Amino acid sequence: MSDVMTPKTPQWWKKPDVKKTAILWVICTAVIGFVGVAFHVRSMVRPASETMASVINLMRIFTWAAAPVAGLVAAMCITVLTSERHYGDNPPAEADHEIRNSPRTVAAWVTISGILCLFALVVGMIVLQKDSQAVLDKSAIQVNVTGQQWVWNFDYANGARSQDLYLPVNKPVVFHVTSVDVMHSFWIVQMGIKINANPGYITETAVTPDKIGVFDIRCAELCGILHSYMQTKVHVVSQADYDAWLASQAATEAKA
Ligand SMILES: [Cu+2]
Repeated sequence: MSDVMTPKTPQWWKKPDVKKTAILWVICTAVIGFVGVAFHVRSMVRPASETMASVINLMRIFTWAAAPVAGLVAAMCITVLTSERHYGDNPPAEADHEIRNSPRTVAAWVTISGILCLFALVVGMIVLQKDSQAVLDKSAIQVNVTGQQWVWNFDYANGARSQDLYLPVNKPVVFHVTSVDVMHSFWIVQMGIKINANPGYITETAVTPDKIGVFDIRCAELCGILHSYMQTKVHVVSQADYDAWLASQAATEAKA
């Protein structure tokens, strides 16, 4: 192949390498976006709350927003690895670095990157905002959550106490989370909520379970030798079942 880096070469975007990279960029973006989304959706749990549904949706959006960046890197790698051209001991002069020396290209690159970052920030903040509003819901069920090596305890307003969490379906719940020993993290996997349990502090999070069933609660903060066993279940039941359970649990607790 002849040396294409002489001053009379066509503009950089007309060069075969650049055209090849552009085509590969489109293909790689589509493949990475599609595989990423398919992988995420398949590997993430089935949502049991609107919060988790929006977390999954957010992952889908962020994956597609990141796909062009990953796609460009992959396209450049493929072009470089499959290109026959090499400069040996005569690399092009600094002045011939046309992409780096083009103010328009640099401006476009910075603007597009900036817009992508801003997009991720704004979309993320909208979702966060929804969560922090839910914590202020006074009509919500209030549950105190206490982590300790290596169990979770749940205390309800009527004096009931349990190590398996019970919640009625479609009712907002606010969790007041703390720990009696080391740092833990209260995580309801299928509901998309996770918050630190810190000794001496109360952290708060909220969710509205929207499916009846049994879901997983785990500790998400390495808290000692039995950390991986620090898990329990949340039973999401009908309002009538919840009321019955709550009353009998409170009666048991009163007797004890
Ligand atoms: Cu832990």
